[in-house]
Amino acid sequence: MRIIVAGGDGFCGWPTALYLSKQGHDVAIIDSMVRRKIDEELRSNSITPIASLAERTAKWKELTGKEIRIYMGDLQHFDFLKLVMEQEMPEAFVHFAEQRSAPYSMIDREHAVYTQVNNVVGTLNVLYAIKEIVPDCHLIKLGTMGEYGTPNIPIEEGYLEVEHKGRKDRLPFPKQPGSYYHLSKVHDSHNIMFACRMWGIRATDLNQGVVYGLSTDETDMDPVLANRLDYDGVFGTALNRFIIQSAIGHDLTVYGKGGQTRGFLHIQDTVRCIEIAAENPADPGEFRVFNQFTELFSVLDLAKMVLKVAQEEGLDTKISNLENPRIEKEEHFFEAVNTNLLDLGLQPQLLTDDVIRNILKTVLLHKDRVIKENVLPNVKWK
Ligand code: NAD
Ligand code: USQ
Repeated sequence: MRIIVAGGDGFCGWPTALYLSKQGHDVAIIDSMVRRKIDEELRSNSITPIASLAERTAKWKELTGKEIRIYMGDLQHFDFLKLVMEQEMPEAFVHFAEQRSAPYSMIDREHAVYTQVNNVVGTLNVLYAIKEIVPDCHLIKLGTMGEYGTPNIPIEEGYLEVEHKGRKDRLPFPKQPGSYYHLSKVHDSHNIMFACRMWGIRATDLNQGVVYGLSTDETDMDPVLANRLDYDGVFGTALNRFIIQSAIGHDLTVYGKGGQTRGFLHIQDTVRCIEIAAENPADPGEFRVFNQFTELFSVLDLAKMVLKVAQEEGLDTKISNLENPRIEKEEHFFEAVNTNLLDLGLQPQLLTDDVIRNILKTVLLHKDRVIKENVLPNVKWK
């Protein structure tokens, strides 16, 4: 298939582009490089050194003979996007290209506005580009489990069968997101669902949980293909952050009581889920929702798993319950369905001590790159 991976220079997008290319798909990447600019803004970095996108794709071609075309530009610019679509005529458009940090979106008004404009306008442009240029193209859009929040009932995959005053309907599952970033994904979901209903676009919304790990078979082929790995209080995410913290002798930063439960998955499963979605497209007019995670964990349980492995590796690690910078429930019911991808053949890579150990070993190689002042959270919700 001809596949565009938008956001293909990022943490999920880069390994996905390589994996799809290796599977024989014809891949092109769109990326504005804004994430690298945000590193500069935050005076932060990826713990792994990352080559430029041009170096990465050149190395891929050298090692495999496969070309991944690059389009540097912003999805907010419709003229640019239109040209790329006319040139590539994709059969699937994988859309990772958004501002994805909840803390970044909560820094102040400017960052909230940037996040929502970038994400909502970019996605609207993608919808119009598909409608006008490739109406049969399957949109595979990264949403987030955080769109649902933490309701006191089990979370279904996108829709809820409701009986109200003697009548029944299948309605979008209620959304109670916890940041302006997570809200941007809710707005996207509504816009995509509307476009499917109005124009017959085919779309899959992948409500992904928190992704951990960094390597796939493809990114491991050469240091130039290495993936980025965030650790700072703004872009670092729970499990990866704990592993990196243990490597540098920092306390594991559990926010509040640590009973916050979320869906998690390994980056290897992210790339596989995208392939599954691409190979099993939604029908014309269908707005399909998959909950893309493999296991549920509370933050405290993850910290305890990391603590155990770190101690086995001889590291002096402790858990520290910090005052929670976010406004969120710290003890709550959480149950979520995730059968759609499993039914289509996903075989999850589950979290084990060895998985944590492997990530830790990679991280230890680069631990001197960590800018220690960036580890504690510094963005408050209030
Ligand atoms: P990332 O920040 O590492 O990558 C996103 C990429 O998109 C970056 O390379 C950035 O430069 C690019 N980008 C952003 N806005 C753009 C625009 N307007 N035009 C062109 N390029 C643009 O993020 P990630 O961790 O790879 O996340 C990818 C997607 O997956 C996001 O939509 C995110 O919301 C979703 N997601 C991520 C996680 C996770 O744990 N990382 C979990 C669930 C969902
Ligand atoms: N947390 C800690 N300590 C930390 C970091 C986080 O206790 O050092 C807690 C947070 O308070 C939160 C939970 O861990 O309760 C998850 O936080 P996170 O930073 O790992 O993840 P989140 O902000 O939800 O965002 C990440 C990605 C985002 C994606 C989302 C999936 O950055 O792009 O959408 O995970 S989900 O959480 O399922 O919505």
